[in-house]
Amino acid sequence: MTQRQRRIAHLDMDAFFASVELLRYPQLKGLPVVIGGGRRKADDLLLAAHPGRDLRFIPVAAFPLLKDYVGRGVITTATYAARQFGVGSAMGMMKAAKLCPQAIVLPVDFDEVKRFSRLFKATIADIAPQVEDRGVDEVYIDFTDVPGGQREGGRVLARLIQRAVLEKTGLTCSIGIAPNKLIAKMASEFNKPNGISVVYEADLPTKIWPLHVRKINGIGPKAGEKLAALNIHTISELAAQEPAFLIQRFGKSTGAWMLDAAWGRDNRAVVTESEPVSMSRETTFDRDLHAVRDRAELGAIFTALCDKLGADLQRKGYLAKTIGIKLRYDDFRIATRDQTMESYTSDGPTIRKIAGLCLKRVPLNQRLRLLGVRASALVRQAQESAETVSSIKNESNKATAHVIKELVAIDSIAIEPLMPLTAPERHLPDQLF
Ligand code: DCP
Ligand code: MG
Repeated sequence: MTQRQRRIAHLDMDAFFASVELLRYPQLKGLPVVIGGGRRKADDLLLAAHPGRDLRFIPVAAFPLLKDYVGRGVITTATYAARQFGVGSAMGMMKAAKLCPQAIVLPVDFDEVKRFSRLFKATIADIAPQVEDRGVDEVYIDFTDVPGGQREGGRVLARLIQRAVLEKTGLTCSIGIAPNKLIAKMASEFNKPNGISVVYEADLPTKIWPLHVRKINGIGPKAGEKLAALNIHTISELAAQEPAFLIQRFGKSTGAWMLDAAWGRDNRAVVTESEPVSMSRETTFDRDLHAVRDRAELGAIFTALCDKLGADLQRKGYLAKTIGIKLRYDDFRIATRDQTMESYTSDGPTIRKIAGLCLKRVPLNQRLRLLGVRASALVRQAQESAETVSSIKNESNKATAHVIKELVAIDSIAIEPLMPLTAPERHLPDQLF
């Protein structure tokens, strides 16, 4: 018998938030639909206009259209029909309206999105137990020792998982299977939507090298620009560099990592259990607010964010020791401050008090575009009573060693114009907070 090969899958749901809405409104299937413009508001009106009516029978003509949208919202995601018009994630809605005025606009229903997120992940875990949660709509799965995980390079198991997810949730997903996470993540995009793509080590020159360096999970806009300035655009151009050249320009660890990535080398394990490093809430204002002139409005938003963050912590069973704030000014500059407390909390008013102290430490003479509050240095609630300094240390070490995972409440518009477009970067802490 031949030796088992390491087979790692990356699964990503197709047009996730939009697909969840289409389950509720199947009459919109195949039409251009965009998700954005706040939480359930637009279709509250829709429901009010059609009281008691089965949602499936609300006429298509009754839905709000992108061309009638006024505001500063950005698109969270779009159906594939809408993407054909060039509309996509992180695009301003008014700009998108020029490209596809007839698209239907629906707000995000986070509770529903989270419910389906849990459901599809549980469905996968029933089939293949080694699942690493990578955010609301994606996971890594270790196929190596799972029945079917080696057949046709993993395609057989991938088909089974796709079918099970569809049966349980009504949603489609795309799966990439490869020798490691790095390549699997790229491969899951090859055949979107509802596709499977299998990549072997030998496929590196044909399937991976022609891609742009930004397709490597971890090469963000800044590194991408720096590489472009060095005339390195494709992964094959990156792979052709001398280690010393990259190390000189990007530092020892990043330089060496880039070269490994370009050669498809990645030994990271699929980490089944992950503890969040932090949780945060943030919101972009409808109009820029001034700390003095709009004090009351800003204060109310600030308090609400802190209360929501406290409720998030309580619901998920965590306590935090560090509270931070983030501001984005009208010129898009960002300021962050944080403060560590003597003890742990998940109490809204306490969070508000500490966040208030942080706020006093930033300049407030300019208008604000966004405000965020973050809780970090987390421990599980049950753990805290028996808490010792060492247990906390262990906890935080574990968190930093294994996972860089942020639980960002997405309702708080993790989707601003400046947010990176590619999925991986949504999870990088410095870009979220
Ligand atoms: N999302 C977000 N902020 C962004 C981009 C996306 O909150 N800047 C949300 C909406 C998406 C979900 O996360 O539905 C998953 O993101 P993906 O990048 O996987 O996008 P989709 O699943 O919508 O589309 P695709 O089929 O390309 O995966
Ligand atoms: Mg997706």
